[in-house]
Amino acid sequence: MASLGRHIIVEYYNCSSEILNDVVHIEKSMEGAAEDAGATIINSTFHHFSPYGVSGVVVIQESHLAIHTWPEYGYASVDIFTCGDTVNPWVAYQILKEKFEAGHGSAVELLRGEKALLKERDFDIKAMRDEKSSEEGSPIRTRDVWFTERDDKIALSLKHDGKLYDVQSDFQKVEVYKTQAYGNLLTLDGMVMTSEKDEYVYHEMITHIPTLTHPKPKRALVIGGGDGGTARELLRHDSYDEVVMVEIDDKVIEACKEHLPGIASAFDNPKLNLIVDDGIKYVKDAPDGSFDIVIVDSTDPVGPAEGLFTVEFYKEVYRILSDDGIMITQSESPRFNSKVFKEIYQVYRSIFGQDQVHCYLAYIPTYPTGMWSFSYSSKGKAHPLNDFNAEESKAFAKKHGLKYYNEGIHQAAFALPSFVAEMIS
Ligand code: SPD
Repeated sequence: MASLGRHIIVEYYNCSSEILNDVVHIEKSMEGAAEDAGATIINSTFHHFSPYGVSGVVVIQESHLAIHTWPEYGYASVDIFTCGDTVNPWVAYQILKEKFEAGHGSAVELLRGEKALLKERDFDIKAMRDEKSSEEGSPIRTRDVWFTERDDKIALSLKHDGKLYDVQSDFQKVEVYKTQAYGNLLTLDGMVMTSEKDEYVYHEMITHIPTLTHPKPKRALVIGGGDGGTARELLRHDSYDEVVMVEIDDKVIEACKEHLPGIASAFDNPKLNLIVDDGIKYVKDAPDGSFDIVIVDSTDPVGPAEGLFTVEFYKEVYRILSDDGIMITQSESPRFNSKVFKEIYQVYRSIFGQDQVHCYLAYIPTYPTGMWSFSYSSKGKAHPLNDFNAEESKAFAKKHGLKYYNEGIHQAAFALPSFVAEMIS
């Protein structure tokens, strides 16, 4: 060979957008292409970016294959760099063209390290040899595949061992990843919703704070909450005669029943009335004063949840609350979604009254910035701290083996950092 290596710079156009956004498919294709081309794989690292795009590299003993995809353009750029005579990079080129269903591929080959221009140095090559690794024989192969939720400034990445569920529903992309740090993880349109290892923070805080400060809640309504965690926590309270849950997307329920069964554990409870329908419509049609607690367990204010962040919707929630009723919403991250955070508190106050709305915080590692907020809006007299009975809360938390909520957290959660208090003052 006239050079040390061959470098093919590849463009694939008019590929399948679905495939270019599927990190597992891309990883498998890149590894398969490397192996079929005759390479020995050492490591692969792949990231999926939210909402779309995949980057990754397969390190081979003979150099590397790297990719970046733009599903929105059906375009992938790939580098295939091989050294020595044993690997044919054009085999990898052809395989990837087929795997990505590319309408058109183009490539240029560069010779890297032209031997005519190189002069071998005179040095003790034996001294540079890593005796240990050469004794060990073939290199140990490792694999890194990452899910990444990001905006243009920050990102959260979780290493995973593959996707367990991947369905485009009528409303959103529903996926479950098997993450190494947080167990199975539900994402909707690429945004983290809940994970097996930290779900309890969100679900305990969104439910027990209102339930333990309402005089006697009998009927609760959950809008969204298709993973089942909110219903599971509410149904720990004997006071409820009925918990109605209105989830728009049956695929979310299906994914969680199959892959997050510890969260989706209350679907068979006879007190749960599960309705698969549009929560906005349900609230509009519900009679005045028909619920003691309404919990808006929504996704972020994009896609199907957008309408759950509007004045019209909250006015309807106010109407269907009983006299001492409480509305709880997940109110986003004060750091990450500061604009939405500020705006919705103004809206809540305009509907419920200036002193009737409170904010509380919890720490959820898989959500952007880890700092998450909830709103507590009271239609009547219920107050999150004045109506709180520490002994009762303590006994409840102990009886149910809760992992986050306790009588201390209940009170502390309402103590806001100054910058957060200022944002909603
Ligand atoms: N950015 C994350 C917001 C998620 C809020 N809902 C989570 C649903 C858990 N039941």
